[in-house]
Amino acid sequence: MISESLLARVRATLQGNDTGTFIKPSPGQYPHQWNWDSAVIALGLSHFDPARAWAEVESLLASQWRDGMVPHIIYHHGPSDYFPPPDFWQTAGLARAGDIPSSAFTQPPILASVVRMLLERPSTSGLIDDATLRRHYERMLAWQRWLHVTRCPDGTGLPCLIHPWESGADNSPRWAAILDGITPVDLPPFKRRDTVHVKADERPRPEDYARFVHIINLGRQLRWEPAALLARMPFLVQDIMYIAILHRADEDLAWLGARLGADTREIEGWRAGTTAIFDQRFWDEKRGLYFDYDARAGHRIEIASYAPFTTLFAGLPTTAQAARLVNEHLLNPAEFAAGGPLKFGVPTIAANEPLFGPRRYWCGPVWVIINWLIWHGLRRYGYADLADTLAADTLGLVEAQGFHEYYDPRDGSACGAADFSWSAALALEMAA
Ligand code: 2M8
Repeated sequence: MISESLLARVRATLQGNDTGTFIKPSPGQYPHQWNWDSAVIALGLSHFDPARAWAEVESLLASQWRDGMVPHIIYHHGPSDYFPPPDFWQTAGLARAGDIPSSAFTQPPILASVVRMLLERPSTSGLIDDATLRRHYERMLAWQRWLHVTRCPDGTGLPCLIHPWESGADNSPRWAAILDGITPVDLPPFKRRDTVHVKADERPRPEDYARFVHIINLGRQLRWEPAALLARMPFLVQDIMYIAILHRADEDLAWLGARLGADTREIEGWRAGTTAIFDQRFWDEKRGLYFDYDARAGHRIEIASYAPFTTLFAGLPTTAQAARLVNEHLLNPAEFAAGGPLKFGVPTIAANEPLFGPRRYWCGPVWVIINWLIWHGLRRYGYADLADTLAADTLGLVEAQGFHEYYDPRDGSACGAADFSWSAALALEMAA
């Protein structure tokens, strides 16, 4: 049940971040449109302004590049005080780029799943016509094809990420070993802006930020040419959360295609391909966990993070694997559950990992979007009580602290940016 007071606070937060064209992730820190933020924000909007939810989808897809990619940051209204500014990406004149200034890589493709969720809601489904829906379908199909084909170096259909920002979990310890091996050289001049708005010790370390900029600079030098990126970028990763979200997006896109009478065999082929290789590449039978894969070095990245739990969202684990993820890890107070060093779950890194950092960005804090993905996954696998508890705990956090970007799992205190759009939107989703 959604209380009137929660609905009013969510509405005030999202309206406060509304630029008219899109909704900002937060007022000061993130003044542009972000890909996966906008998608899940549309879910929140559907509860009080369903037409605006579809407008959010429309504005995101309008940024699509000619080659199919949907970029991660879209600068609809030009530069701001955010770094990097639009021209830092050096995409002007690129034949494959889109019409709206944007970053030059992408983010987790959750949009098709969001579109399906919107269509399954009586309040939103009647507000989109078939022609628009068909256009959205074609665009999402092109994006997901770009991921399975253009971004896949090994014929498996598993896409590779070329920058930590594509994962959405920018400075996750999952990427630490790769980043440690990268020495920035000839960095273009830049000035960080993120630590103006948020305390430095809650943001990526300066040495990692320099590496983020260095990798962007390498992409610029390669003119963002997809084959060259796969061949040359020092960060080349198959991320289990990213692939899980894509697998679920394939399922939901196929559902939409069937509804529109389209031939969905290509999508079914991607789904079969991912299912066939997922365990072999990512599952560690000894640990009972999935691990990301460093495709440049050719080995798994053995860090226990929230990411394996997001595979439940995609239906990838068997029931036996799901039971191991839940019983040995999600419910383990030494790692992810409350009761040991933690009062709140789900931390983004296990509490007993050496690189656990409870207040630093993606190094340990609780994120509402991650809890929301896990909540969906638990329900999908029949862990209804556990899902209810996770939703109640997450709502308790936002009730006590407000809609923050992330929360310290030791005491629930707020970290990062305030008035954060997806924390508001997804709290509403879990309440509903
Ligand atoms: C964070 O990423 C941006 C760069 O893309 C940043 O730190 O400046 C991440 O948490 C990402 O997942 C999120 O989409 C974005 C906006 O909320 O912020």
